[in-house]
Amino acid sequence: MKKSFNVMLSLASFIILFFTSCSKNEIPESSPTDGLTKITEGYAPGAAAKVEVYTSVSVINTGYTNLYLAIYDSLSGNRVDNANIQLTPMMDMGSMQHSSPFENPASVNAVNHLFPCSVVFIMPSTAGNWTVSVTVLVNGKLGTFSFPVTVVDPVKSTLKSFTALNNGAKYFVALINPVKPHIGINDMEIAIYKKESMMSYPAENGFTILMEPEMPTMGHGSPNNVNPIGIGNGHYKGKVNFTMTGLWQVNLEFMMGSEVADDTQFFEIEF
Ligand SMILES: [Cu+2]
Repeated sequence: MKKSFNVMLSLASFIILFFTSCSKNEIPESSPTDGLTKITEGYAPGAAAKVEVYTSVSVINTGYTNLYLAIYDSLSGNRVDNANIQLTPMMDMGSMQHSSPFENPASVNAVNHLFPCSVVFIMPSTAGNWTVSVTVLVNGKLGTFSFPVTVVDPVKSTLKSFTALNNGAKYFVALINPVKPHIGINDMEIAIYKKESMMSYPAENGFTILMEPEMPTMGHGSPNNVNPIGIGNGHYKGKVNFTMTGLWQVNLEFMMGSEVADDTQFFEIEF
């Protein structure tokens, strides 16, 4: 009787230990950075802050790149969820330097402990060296963390540029969606930036866009597309219908008022 009681007791404690250790080891707390890749981390001296930089891709391509910043108090190690953040992308091409379009975090408040922002890299690193500087203002203290970025041209370009017929200005057009194209109606999103100078690339909201997808090798298009329309911050959203797999050419015409700015650009999307 006593022996079986002891067996039961040890069995019970075994079960308790087993399940508590299980819940500790095998069900880890979900992290805000799950599914993201950390590309670098470092300190922003002066702000007493550590900055971790994440992306949602394994390789950074020329074009629109989402970045996610995690900020920590470098003394306590605690997360910082309220910070003013200013990005400065810069490319050093030897004989000259230039910046590129970018988007600072939309709010001083972190979204699930991260600060989403973006940079549109307008050239690959074969043409020079990219550096992104992150200046953070935390509790009234200012500091900057700078890091190098390697940018490669993708097989199918997701960044186009043109010189507008109506005003002579240069514009960059970055493809944001579809990231994972599929048969049927896909979200279509692009962002447009004006090259004001080597250092200034403001978002351009002034275009009306006509979009027409076609399969160049098969000589057909698709019905039920929705032209991308401006939603602010230079972003334009619509719908593109891919009725089959293969190579699609999404033709874009950019109008400013009644004037055609450009009708030569297209994105190639293959899946
Ligand atoms: Cu460059």
